[in-house]
Amino acid sequence: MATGYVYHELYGWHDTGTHAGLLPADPRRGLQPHRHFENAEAKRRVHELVVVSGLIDRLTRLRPRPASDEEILRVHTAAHLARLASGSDAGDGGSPFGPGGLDIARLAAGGVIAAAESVVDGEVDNAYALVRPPGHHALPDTGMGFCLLANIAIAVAAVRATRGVRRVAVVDIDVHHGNGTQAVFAADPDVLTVSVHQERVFPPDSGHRTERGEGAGFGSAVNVPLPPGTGNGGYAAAMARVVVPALERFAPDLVIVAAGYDAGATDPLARMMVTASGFRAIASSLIEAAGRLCAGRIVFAHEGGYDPVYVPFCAHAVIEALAGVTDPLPDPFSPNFDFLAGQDLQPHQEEAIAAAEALLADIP
Ligand code: 6DK
Ligand code: ZN
Repeated sequence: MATGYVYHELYGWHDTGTHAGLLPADPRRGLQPHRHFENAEAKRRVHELVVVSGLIDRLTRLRPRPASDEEILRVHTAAHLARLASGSDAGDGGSPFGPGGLDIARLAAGGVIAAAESVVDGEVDNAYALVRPPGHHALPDTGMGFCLLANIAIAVAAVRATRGVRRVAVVDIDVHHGNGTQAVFAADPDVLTVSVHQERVFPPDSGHRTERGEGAGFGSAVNVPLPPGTGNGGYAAAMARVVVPALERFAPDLVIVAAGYDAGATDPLARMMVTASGFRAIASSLIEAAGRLCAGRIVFAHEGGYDPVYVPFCAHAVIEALAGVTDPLPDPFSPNFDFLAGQDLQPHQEEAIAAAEALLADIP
């Protein structure tokens, strides 16, 4: 049993600055500069916890490489790549970046490619790519929502082009809608995109249950918008009743998870209340499904998550689940969050999940 792990110090050097769409700085209006929500801290602290806890010793370190033009252009337009290369548009779709930003974005996409290739090649059983910047909002011709390159879509395209992988399922548990991945593969019946997110947060007016894929790909996009306040019980029900059955119906050769932690109980950008044990349970249900459906081939690619204090424990729990750790690191915050009122499935959440169950029948 080997679990691959991708991290590179350059991921922490991607510079989102102190002034961007969501975070304007203007002293004349009383707006104090502050580091961007998508700063290095949460992800860097995940890596540090993985090292300090000793979990790193149970992982197989995989080396990320920069995604090539050829790999990027399978998903993005030449105009988008050229604009990122020029560095002139350092606010592309709400995704600021500093000098050398494209190089780091290439390394993030290449980190997910390396993880997927290692799993498909059987060098490791499964893998976690702790990359930055994130990718799931990026569209073929633009960055969006802190994302520059569509890391997961680029990795899906890579293993399909070079490894003959046919059917890939992308499960997006970031609290925001995985609109970019969905858009790239909307018309492709061989790529299933399932996004579980807080309803109507970001992108605005996106991720509705009625978005189901296009043309030959109809049914291959599944959206599970959940109401604010959903916790461990609601997420467990969404996994058991919609996401895992969707995977069973689709029968993928590989599963890739867009692993965001902004559905966490303390996240500043959303209003859900999943805890580290909740993330562990979500991950375990996906790992178990991949074990039954595709010889355990599953790759987690890190996306959002903005509380530097709690994200490390949530991601650590997921990586432990991947590595089959039986003596997990305790979550020191669990007494505060696991017993919050409303952690169990609520009737209005149940309604949303039941409505999404109706989508299963049309999965190709
Ligand atoms: N709202 C992510 O976590 C990124 O999914 C989340 C991006 C949220 C951006 C919120 C935002 C606006 C801004 C201006 C006008 C309307 C709404 F990609 C991940 F990092 F994973 O900018
Ligand atoms: Zn997010």
